Amino acid sequence: MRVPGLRSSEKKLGQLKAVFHDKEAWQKMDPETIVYQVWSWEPVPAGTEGGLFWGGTEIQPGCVGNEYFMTHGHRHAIVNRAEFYGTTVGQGKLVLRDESGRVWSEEMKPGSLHYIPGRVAHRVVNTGGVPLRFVACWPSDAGHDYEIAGGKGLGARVLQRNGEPVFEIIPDAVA
Ligand code: M6P
Ligand code: ZN
Repeated sequence: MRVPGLRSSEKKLGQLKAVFHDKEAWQKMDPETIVYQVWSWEPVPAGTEGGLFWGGTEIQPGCVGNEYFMTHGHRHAIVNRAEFYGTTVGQGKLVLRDESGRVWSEEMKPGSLHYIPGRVAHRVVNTGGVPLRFVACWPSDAGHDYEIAGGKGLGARVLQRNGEPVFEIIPDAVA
C-alpha cells in the first residue's frame, strides 16, 4: 500500500557547521557523517491549517570537540504553534529558549514526554552512547524558522565534561 505524504531526510556534519562551537574540531571530521535522520508522515500539504504531522528522529551518538551531536534547532514559522516530543530510545536533553531569552533544558529518556509551547525554540542533543530516538507531533502549518534569536542561536550548549553532559548558558547570546 502506498501511503501518501511519507518523507525522510538526513542531516550530515557538513551541513551543520553553524551549530557547533568548535570549528577546528568540525573541520577535521568527515562532512559525510550522518548526524541525524528524520522520517515524517505529512498527510496534508505543508502549510495546511488544522492538520497534524507526525515524525520520528534518530540522532547518532558522537561529539564535535566536546559538544554532543544535536539537531539544528528551530522555532516555528507561525510562532504560536506548539509541538510534542516523546522519547523512545536513548538519553538526551531538549534545549528550549523562549522569546524573553530564557533558556532551559529537559531530560530526555525512554518514556519522557515534552510539550513545547508556541514561541519556544527547540533543539535535541544526544548525550548518550546509543542513537537517541524520539517521536514528534506538530501542526501542519507550523513551518520551520532556523534563524533563532536573529542568528544568535539558542544561547546554551550541552558539553561533555569529565565524561558527563553539562548544560551551559552562553552569556552574550542570552537577551
Ligand atoms: C522533529 C520535528 C521536525 C524537525 C526535526 C529535526 O522531528 O521537530 O519538525 O524538522 O525534529 O529538527 P530540525 O528541523 O531542527 O533539524
Ligand atoms: Zn518544531
